[in-house]
Amino acid sequence: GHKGLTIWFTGLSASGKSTIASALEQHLLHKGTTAYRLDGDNVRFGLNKNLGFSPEDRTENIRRISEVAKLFADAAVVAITSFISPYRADRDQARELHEKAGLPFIEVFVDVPIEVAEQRDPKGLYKKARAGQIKEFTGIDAPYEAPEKPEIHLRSDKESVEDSVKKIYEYLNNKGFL
Ligand code: GGZ
Repeated sequence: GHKGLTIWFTGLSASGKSTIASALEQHLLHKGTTAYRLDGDNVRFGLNKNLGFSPEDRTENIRRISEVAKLFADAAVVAITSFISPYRADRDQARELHEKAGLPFIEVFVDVPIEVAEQRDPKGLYKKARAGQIKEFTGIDAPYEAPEKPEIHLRSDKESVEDSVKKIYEYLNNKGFL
């Protein structure tokens, strides 16, 4: 029986975070491990619907998400978070919160060149940001601080979703977390 932990995805919009997080969640559930994914759809439209994309609001977004993830992990669930989480200090806070509670925190950097993310642009947001219709868009006119020592570093333009899931699953197994 595992104790619960948090798998923290970070990366640009359209980096592939949610796709990989979702595939990982399915894989864990199939293997009999209770996992729950927190993402924009179930957090930014609910708990955090009063928050936007200013630096302060992003920090508060990540702070609340890290508290919720910790509660899930504490309840022996594998919490999987999928947010840009652009600030290193905010991610480090999330890590500290978990480590203080004796819960593993695994940072997964979904790395992709901004050119590739912008080319993908599944929602047309980069285009709008370039046109000035969206302000403070991450990677365009708002910062993304890449992790320096993530537990797992993925290149979503060079490896398949299946390869990425396998990498994370094997990491968890090798660490004895499952
Ligand atoms: C970045 C934005 C912005 C701005 C709206 N900057 O591709 P998406 O659409 O589905 O993912 C992005 C999502 C980012 O929300 P997060 O909660 O992950 O961000 S953070 O961790 O920084 O708080 C994008 C959409 O929201 N979006 N405006 N200005 N992404």
